[in-house]
Amino acid sequence: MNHCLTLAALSVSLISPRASNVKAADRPNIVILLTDDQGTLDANCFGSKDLHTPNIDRLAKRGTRFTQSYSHTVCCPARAALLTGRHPQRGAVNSWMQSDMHATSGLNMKTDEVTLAEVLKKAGYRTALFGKWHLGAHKDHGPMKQGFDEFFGIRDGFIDNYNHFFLHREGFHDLYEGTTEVFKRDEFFPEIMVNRALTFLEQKRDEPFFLYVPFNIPHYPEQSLKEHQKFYANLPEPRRSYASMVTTTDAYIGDLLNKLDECNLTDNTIVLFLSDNGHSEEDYSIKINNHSSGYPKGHNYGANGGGGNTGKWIGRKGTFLEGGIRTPAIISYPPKLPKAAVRNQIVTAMDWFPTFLELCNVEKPDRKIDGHSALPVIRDPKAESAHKVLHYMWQEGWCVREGDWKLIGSNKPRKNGTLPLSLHNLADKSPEIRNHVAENPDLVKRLKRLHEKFEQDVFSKNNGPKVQRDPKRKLDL
Ligand SMILES: [Ca+2]
Repeated sequence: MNHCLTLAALSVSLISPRASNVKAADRPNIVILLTDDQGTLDANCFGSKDLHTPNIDRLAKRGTRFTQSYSHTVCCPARAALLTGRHPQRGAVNSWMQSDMHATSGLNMKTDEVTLAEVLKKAGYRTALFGKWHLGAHKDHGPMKQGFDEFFGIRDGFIDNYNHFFLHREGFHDLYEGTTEVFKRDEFFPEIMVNRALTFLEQKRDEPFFLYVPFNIPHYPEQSLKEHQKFYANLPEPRRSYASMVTTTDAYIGDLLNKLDECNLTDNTIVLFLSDNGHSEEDYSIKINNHSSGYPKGHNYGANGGGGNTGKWIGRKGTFLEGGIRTPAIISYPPKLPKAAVRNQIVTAMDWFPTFLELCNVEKPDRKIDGHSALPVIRDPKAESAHKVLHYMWQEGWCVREGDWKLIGSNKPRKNGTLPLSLHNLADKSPEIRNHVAENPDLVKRLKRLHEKFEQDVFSKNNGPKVQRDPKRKLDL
């Protein structure tokens, strides 16, 4: 055993000569707190007035907050962008990923994608993921094939927090330690995943670490803790049930921030907080008898109609409108980055990969990275965003944004054979309500051409079919 450990240590030092040459202070730890379906303005520091989010607000005071941060329209592509620094399509993430580890078919993010965990692990970091993966559940894929030393949590997109079953269709149990299925019935999932993260922080406090904590909340089912429901007794639905989910999420973020403080790690740890997409307005109930979870037919588990606050913006999860893709984001690294700062320039989920590598003095992998380091923008509120044009795509739907203009289209024809296309302006008094297509034919043509070039670029390397649907999946959210 000792021999194996020695060999492992030797191989790490051989592949990461830089690791031994840099001082500990130049190798800060990284913690990513990724929330799930937390809407555009859904923390008080982002403009909501009716929420109780003391911990996210506390992070904003010790860090830099972004008002124009873009993740993606749904879970899978947001996670691919964050972990690879690239457009999700480069890793074949353009349709829902394999759901159940035991399934015999499904899509998975390509294993030759290089994740942040892989790069940091090679540089000597300890890496762990506690929470939700959602980039393909196949046993030969998954977190531990993509650079994470440890994984505990959900391989797919959501679970009931107490019985840990995925609830769509016939359902299946989804709780894993690596690729070993584990059973912890009646234990509240956010609590057990965060406890794992807290233990990791205590154990790894003396070595550089990358801790990725992708929460499965405030995503449905809306099972907030009772102690957080009391804040919202007078709030109307659907805001009430959603708001208490946000507060439960915030409380677990607080546990992690407290642990960093207790372990004296706050000054040497970069904390990134962001959401994967806008708020959900999905409603679901169990449609069959004898559901695998044990819940009866008719049991509701959706987002109760929504409840997110997008302010003047419109849209929700699953759309390319601002309310679908613009989410809260904060980065904190007290000794080196501005505190209580606000930045209005565009940043994207893909930008954190190169930003972290720059802050940690780790070389970028030799491949196309679509994100740009956010450090110029973080350090200077007047610096221009490196993103002149933004591209988003999910299944047949796409959008391209340049300046205040956004063209939203789809490659899937309507019943009459025409392709959906709408042009929006973010500077309109009521942004994105009006379709400006008719009066701007040249602009539409040019933006459409930009999107076509984007597709040629990201699908050029035999990434499989652009869109592959699970025939059992009726809804595209
Ligand atoms: Ca999500």
